[in-house]
Amino acid sequence: MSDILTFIIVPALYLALLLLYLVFVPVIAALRGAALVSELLWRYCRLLGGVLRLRTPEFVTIPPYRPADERAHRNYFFGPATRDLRQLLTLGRRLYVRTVTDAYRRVTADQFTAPSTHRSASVPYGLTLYLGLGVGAAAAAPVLGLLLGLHALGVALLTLGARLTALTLRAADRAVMILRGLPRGMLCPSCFERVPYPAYDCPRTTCRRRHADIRPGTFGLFRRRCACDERIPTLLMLMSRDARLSGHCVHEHCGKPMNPDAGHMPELILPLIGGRAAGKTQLMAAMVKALENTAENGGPAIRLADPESTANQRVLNEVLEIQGHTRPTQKTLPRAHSFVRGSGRAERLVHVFDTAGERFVNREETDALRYIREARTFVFVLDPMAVGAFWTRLDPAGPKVDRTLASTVDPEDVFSRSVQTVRTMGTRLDKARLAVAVSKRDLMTGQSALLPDRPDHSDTTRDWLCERLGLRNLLKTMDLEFGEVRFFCTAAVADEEGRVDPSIGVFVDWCLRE
Ligand SMILES: Nc1nc2c(ncn2[C@@H]2O[C@H](COP(=O)(O)OP(=O)(O)OP(=O)(O)O)[C@@H](O)[C@H]2O)c(=O)[nH]1
Ligand SMILES: [Zn+2]
Ligand SMILES: [Zn+2]
Repeated sequence: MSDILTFIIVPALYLALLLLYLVFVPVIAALRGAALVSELLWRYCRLLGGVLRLRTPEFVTIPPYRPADERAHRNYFFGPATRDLRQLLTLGRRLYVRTVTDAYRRVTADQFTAPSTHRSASVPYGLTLYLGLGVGAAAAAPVLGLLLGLHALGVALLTLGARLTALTLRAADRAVMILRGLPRGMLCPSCFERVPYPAYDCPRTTCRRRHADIRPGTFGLFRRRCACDERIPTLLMLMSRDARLSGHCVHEHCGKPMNPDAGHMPELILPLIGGRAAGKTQLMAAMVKALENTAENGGPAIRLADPESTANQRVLNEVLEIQGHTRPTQKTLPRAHSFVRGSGRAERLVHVFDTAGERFVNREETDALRYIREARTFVFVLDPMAVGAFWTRLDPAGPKVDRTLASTVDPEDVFSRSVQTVRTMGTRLDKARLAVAVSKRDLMTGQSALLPDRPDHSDTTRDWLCERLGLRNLLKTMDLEFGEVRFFCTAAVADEEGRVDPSIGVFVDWCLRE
């Protein structure tokens, strides 16, 4: 009887129970599969948080970008987003394999190796769980793939958007520069080369890292975050008026500071040409002082554009106020004397170049005068005392003229050499304007033969230079070379109250006219 029970009834019952159990297999397998999918999704979400937010070492597989080496933090969509995506892919794959194998291992241990119930129950149950895990693993793979795919698509679209934004911003900035008449960039006041976009130092005093190119791109679209965390606007147009950063020239061997206003307004370049001691420095001083006088009387505002120009003008103003004499200009390469005139849209950055007289006389020296190429208005300072005919007209009975202040360089010589220099630089002068400043007018007061009849009149001055001083050839060359020539008799002097001679105001207005 016991044999019947053991070999017939029990197996039959077991088989019947197994058959009954088969009904529940799909449900159990489906539940186990769903549990695996849900576990995988939950772990993937934690992975996302770890890679994108926590960024703790266990979530790092690719070394991060180092702002200390690159000087600035990268924009997320210029590198870091792709790095995150690659890390997600690597870690996601690992996570999938580990979760699935762990699940299988647990079933094997709990149901096959060391089951807590009889094997006759645990084995079918274990097999069901195996089936469920297989289904779950197969179903989770495309779901996770889809999530990663969507992430990659988002990154790709946003990266494209970021690049387009950067390009648009750069194009807008370029358009503004062209509108300002600076298509090739701004003028470096030290090496006179055009700088398309200056390098900027971090404004934080404890940092001062130099950023070679801060334009929108890899390191920020609207603002660049320096390695020290300070934010720097990426474009000139994003710098507010009172937070203009001062850039540095990007040309090799220069690197000198640019004017903080450079690039924010159109520029005017005004070279002063003339022989040694013709009166260029004093004229330049008087021009700026005259503009300061005008500003004090309600005219357009003026401010010196950089600390060096401010310091130089302060010294020159003192010389003018004590009616002293300027010192010969150093032969070293001149630096522009720069100021900003006007306000709002009428603002102009003016660079006046006072070059040592010798530079125009020695041919080999002149290649350094690169700023000439950019000028549209030139000033030729003509000291009448440097012309031989001047002294023959001196009235011995009249007041003495201080000969020590006379230039000894022949103006015709200086002019023809300068024009030749300008021509070899490939600059066309037929559209340029020339202001001829006949200097030291105040020294001739009382000697009426030494001045034109109407010194404030261009044509009369011209006739006087032509007829009385015998400069016919010089004037002819001027007419031939330049589109427009105008003559001024100037006295670069100021009275005790610092008011500059009126002849300078008229002259400077003409020079700055556009
Ligand atoms: N009274 C008077 N003196 C002037 C005038 N312009 C220049 N001077 C004097 O003439 C001398 C030469 O003038 P500068 O302005 O130094 O001449 P420069 O052309 O700059 O000469 P370099 O720097 O050597 O090229 C100085 O002693 C000036 O003070 C002027 O309009 N009136
Ligand atoms: Zn430079
Ligand atoms: Zn910094």
